[in-house]
Amino acid sequence: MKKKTVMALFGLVLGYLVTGAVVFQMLEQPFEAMQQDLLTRHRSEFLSENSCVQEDSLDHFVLQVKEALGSGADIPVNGTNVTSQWDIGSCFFFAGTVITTIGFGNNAPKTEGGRTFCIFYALVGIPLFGILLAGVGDHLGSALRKGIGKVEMIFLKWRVSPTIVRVISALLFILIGCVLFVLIPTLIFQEIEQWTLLESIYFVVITLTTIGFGDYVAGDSAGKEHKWYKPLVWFWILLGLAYFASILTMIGNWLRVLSRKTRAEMGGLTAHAANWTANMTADIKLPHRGISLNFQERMIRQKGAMHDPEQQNDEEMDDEEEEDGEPQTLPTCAPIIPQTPPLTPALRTEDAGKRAMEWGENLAFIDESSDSQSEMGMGEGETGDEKGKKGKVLKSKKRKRLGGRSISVPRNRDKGESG
Ligand code: Q6F
Repeated sequence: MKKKTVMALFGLVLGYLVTGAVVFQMLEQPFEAMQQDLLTRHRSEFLSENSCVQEDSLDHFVLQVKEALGSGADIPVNGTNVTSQWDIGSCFFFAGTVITTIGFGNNAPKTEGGRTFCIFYALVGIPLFGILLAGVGDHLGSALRKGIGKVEMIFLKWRVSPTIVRVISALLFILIGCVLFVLIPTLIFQEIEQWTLLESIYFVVITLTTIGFGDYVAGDSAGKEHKWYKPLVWFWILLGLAYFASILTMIGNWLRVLSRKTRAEMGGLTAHAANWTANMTADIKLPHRGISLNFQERMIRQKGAMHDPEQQNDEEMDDEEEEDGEPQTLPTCAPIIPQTPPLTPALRTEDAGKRAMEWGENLAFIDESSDSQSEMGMGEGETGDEKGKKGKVLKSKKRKRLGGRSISVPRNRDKGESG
């Protein structure tokens, strides 16, 4: 990416941050002030009702309570058992928040030993979970893909334009996923945790985006009477994280398309920066692992395509390419979980690699990048591939307009990754 583009992007993100800050302040600060008033009122009420209590000693005690709560203690309210935050179930949960990078933070290690162990546990656990997530994504993707593929065929039989079919596919993908991973879980959380609709959806999104505020945590108090509840939440987390990763990738693709259409200068945008890791894994390592012939072929063809004279018009692309000589193009269908470590036995089978791509393509539905696939599919014997059909019609039109580039931006789920 050109320096200028990085600067522009930096400005955009900074603007986005400032906007967010202003909006959050507007929404949250009045409520905070109200709560502060309320506390002050309660305090003076308490002092006047209990005249024997000294102001200083009350404040002292309150501070102690605050401290204790902060370090994981609980207030024993009329004889109820104080539950440990570090019983084995909670520890299992905590380990989960580490390796998924959700990091709720409602409990965190307070001891030196715990913190030290946590560092190493995370460093190994996060990549390990990434591998699992990629595998889950594969299977989830192919399952969804199968279903959506059937619907697609019906529409195609009805001679609905492939463009529209693509949009329908994307909408179906979003719809089915939202029902499975947002709507149904939301209803369950509402029921079991007694949260409001908004609280439930908020929890779902904050969790599956791995933001993980920890103000709402499923299973921390409720659901003790349902034995299936916590295992179900685990299962939901696993599938939901894969689904959300793909949704976020898709949104990223849309943003990229938007920005490219409005400002050619912003073309490469996040693609390069986001994907240096993916580039490495896809370009260098995967082919040697024999993941998928298809994948290799596409890579090679895409690289070839970059020297297509037609694309030389795309000046922005040209200097980008010369900047570091790295392949600009990534297969559109890079696995959805881009942080997937390349050297994984889990991904070694041809099948897995192929399916990962199908999944990825699911996500890139409304993305011009899929055109390049169909381009390659055309006349090069890849027509057995149903995805090939999808983009064909769009190909020639878009290719001119967009310079025929194809960069996919798999989003890195990891917090704090420079992706
Ligand atoms: C859970 C639990 C939550 C709070 C530490 C996220 C894995 C389901 C608990 C779950 C258990 C104990 C979630 C599992 C992941 N929740 N107690 O299993 O005092 O808050 S605590 Cl929500 Cl990653």
